[in-house]
Amino acid sequence: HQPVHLQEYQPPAYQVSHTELTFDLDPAATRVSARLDMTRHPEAASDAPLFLHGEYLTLHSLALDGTVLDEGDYRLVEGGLEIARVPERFVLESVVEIAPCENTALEGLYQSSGMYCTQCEAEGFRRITYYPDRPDVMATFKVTVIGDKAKSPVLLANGNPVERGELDGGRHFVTWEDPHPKPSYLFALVAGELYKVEDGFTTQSGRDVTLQIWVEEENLDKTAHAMASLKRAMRWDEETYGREYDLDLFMIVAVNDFNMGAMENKGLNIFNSAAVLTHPHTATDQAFQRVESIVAHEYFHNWSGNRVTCRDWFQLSLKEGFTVFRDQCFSADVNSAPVKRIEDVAFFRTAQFAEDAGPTAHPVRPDHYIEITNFYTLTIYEKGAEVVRMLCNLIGAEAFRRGSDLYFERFDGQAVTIEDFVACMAEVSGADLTQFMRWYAQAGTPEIDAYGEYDYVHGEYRLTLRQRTPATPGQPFKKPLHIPVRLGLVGTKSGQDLRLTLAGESLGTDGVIHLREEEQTFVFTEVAEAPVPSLLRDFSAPVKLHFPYSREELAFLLTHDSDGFNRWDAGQRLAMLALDDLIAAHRNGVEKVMDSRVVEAFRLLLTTPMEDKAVLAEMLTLPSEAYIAEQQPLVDVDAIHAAREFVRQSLALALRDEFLALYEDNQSQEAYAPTPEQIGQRSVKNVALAYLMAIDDDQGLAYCQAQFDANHNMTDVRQALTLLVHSEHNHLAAPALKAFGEKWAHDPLVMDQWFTIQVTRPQSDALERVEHLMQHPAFSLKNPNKVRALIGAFAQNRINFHRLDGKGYALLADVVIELNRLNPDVAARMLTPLTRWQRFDDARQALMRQALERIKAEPLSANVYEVIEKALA
Ligand code: B3K
Ligand code: ZN
Repeated sequence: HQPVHLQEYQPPAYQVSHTELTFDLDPAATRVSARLDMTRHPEAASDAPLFLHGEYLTLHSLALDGTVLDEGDYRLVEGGLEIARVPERFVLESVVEIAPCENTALEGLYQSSGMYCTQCEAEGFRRITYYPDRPDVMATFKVTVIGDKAKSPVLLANGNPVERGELDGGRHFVTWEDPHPKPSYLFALVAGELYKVEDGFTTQSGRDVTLQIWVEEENLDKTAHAMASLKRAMRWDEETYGREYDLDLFMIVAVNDFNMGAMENKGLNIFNSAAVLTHPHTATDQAFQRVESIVAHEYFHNWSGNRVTCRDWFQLSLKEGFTVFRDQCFSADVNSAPVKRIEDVAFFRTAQFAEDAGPTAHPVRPDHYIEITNFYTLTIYEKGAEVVRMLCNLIGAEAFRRGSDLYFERFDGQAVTIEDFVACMAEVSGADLTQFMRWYAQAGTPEIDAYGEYDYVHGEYRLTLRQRTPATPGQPFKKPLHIPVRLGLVGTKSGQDLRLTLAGESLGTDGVIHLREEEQTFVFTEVAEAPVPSLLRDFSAPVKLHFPYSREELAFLLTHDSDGFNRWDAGQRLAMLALDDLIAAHRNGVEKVMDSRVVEAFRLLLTTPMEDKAVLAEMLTLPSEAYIAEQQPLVDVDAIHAAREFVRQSLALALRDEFLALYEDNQSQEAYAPTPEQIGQRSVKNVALAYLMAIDDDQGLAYCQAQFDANHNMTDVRQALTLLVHSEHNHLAAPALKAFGEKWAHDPLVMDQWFTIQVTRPQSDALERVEHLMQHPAFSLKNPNKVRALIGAFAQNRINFHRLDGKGYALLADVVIELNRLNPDVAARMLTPLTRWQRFDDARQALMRQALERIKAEPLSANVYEVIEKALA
């Protein structure tokens, strides 16, 4: 397992201009014939050998310009095939055989619930045919799919269907042509017994596009939301970025076995069924919103990714960071913008910060990797999006749009780099983005220590900011970054944002200051009253910001900050201070006392009418155990759990009537719709119910049972069932679980939820439940959704996964060892929690390392090998 380095990039010696493929489908022996029109790169040496990637292929024949090649004419080498000498222009033809039914890695061509499908990004195409499988080789494709008429009545590939016909032996074929040159990773094929829902969209220039969603027959009633989301996304990309769709047909296919969420193959997006299917009775509000954002994300890739793609995989964030930023803005526009930002940041600060703090930390543009599949990470995606967001804020939305227009125009049909993208932004705005580029190169979460002083005599406020980025593996020293800090100064008397005057220049009442040095002091003049600073508004940079706020100041910001995001954040900070005390009390065996300021702050929230109920729900939600852990120097799993439970119960006891009223006031008999209003209402109601259930309130319990029985929609049913199962009321939980499990035994996506609910319970039998459920007929290690729902969810159940007898770690290690053989991508992802061992106490560290060492002793896939090596380095 050898690493590849960004520094060693070489353009391909040979390009493919046109690719023709014929697939003769068979589960165990699919025959793939390829015909490649190839030319030597003008700068390549005339004796440059031709290298084609290929893995898990059985070669049947190879011909160059019509002449069959013998074994002496080419060499099968590690990872591919080499031909020593080829002409400047030539046609290469090959025939290989592959076995989709044996493909449990779910990369290349595989079978899912009897249908054929593909996943080629990043390097799956080399499991289909011999090919220069790299994103800077772009070709037009013509693909013929031959299949059994009865088993595979539907045969799909990229582009437009141009021919179809009948063949002998009950077989038929369809030929597809994709006129847009594309890299091999965007190739797709689907075949099987599929049913479609069809709709249409007229683009801004008047082109009619047919939209199809292909699913198994029983899922035909679960496509409406994805279709509506697709149309919204198409319109939004026209209005916001001036980007129009470029084929006559756009297809989405839902498959049950899929390593990730979805894949943006040209004209034929393939989706994990969990990321496309929804129905009020089977999917929660969260799932509806996830589907909307993933459908949009994959659609947006048609420009940011497909028309303009990545030169090499080190540039992955070029398409992913930009596209996540685009989908985040889309979701913010069509839903509640503040809630979207709060949700995204809450997740980011928990999960991406943890990645940055662990042994697999890497920059937004890594400079080496062993297995690129391991780099589809929160850093590449989410931090990459934060970096694009900063760029947009730095140069302004209007310049950003001009920069994006320039980028799409200049690089259409090309495979480019992150520099190319940033250069467009610099060119249109005139901004100097040299220092900014460090965001792409430096790993780790920057921390800002802030300190402020108000000078009554001169009416000045001095704000000192000091930045440092902690060392990460391979990067001991960091340089200062260009960090945009959006801020306001909130007057303590007026409660209003004060005018910001900096070095004689007015920044309005909500401005951005630029921290570029290690330490800078900003002196605001004409500050009429003592302010509380509201810093890093809207999370203007992906950093940790420390400011010595008092609890009174936080309570003040919670009610007075004009920035919705920072109002929420003030509440989180206030809760964190109380939690810190309680964690210490727990460790020291001292009696826990609830901070009355937190109770009063919550009382105020509960009694002040708030426009956006989803925001209220976020404000009433305590930082998660995972987030709290991120804030601690050493993670004390039990103390964190105990402290958080104590706060939940104290709040519920003190504010029982208010929570009850909130629950009652937000009951609704309306027909389910995934609208922001309804979602907000359900969110507050279900948050209130959770508080009531935390104290075993009789009325709360009655409401919970009634909510489960009413069976109105999955959001409410799932919350009620979760609260019952996570309570001590086993006599109520057991029958509810049983009824739910039987009712939905036929629906894999609902069964995923049924698994998750059980293994996330805080009671000490969670691990035994995992072991038991792994034997359930609906569970399979071969299905990534099931693995995530059961094993992945259990690993998030912190007190039980981190049991002191090490059984949680041992169970995960067993699963990883098994998955390493079946599906290396998923195996490496499941391993993540164990890699964070350095954050825990000595006893747990030893147990976690032991589990890692046991995995290391196995013959490992490149994926798992790379993660284990880093974790034990
Ligand atoms: N580009 C795909 C991810 C491919 C995963 C490769 N292992 C999904 C997305 O980001 O849209
Ligand atoms: Zn993407």
